[in-house]
Amino acid sequence: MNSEVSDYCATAVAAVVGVAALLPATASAATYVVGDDAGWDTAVDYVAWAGGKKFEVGDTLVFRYDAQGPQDVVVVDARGYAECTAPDNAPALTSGDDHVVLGQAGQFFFICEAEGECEGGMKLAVTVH
Ligand SMILES: [Cu+2]
Repeated sequence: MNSEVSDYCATAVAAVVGVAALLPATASAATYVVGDDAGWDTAVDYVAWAGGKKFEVGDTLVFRYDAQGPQDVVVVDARGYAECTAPDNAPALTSGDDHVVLGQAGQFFFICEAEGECEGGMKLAVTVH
């Protein structure tokens, strides 16, 4: 059984490398719609959503939600993520189709400022490599 697992992994890695080698460098940046079809909403487990992904410098996050509602997207620090707080002067994204380019390596944190929603899990932490 162990060898089957190893063979599978080796095949998967080879396939990924092969695809990457065929693409021009400028096409390597990925775009992720946060929450996939559910978008930026209260019903999504964003820890789980981000967990299986490896974000790279140059990738884009797209936050989709109803701009008429109370949702927004605010970039915060680790403490703001943990406590669901944003500085008063923090710029909020409110278009309902917000594109955020991950321009450098490190950790990035996003929260929704609608009442109680961050506390309910509407927040995202990503590690960019
Ligand atoms: Cu919200």
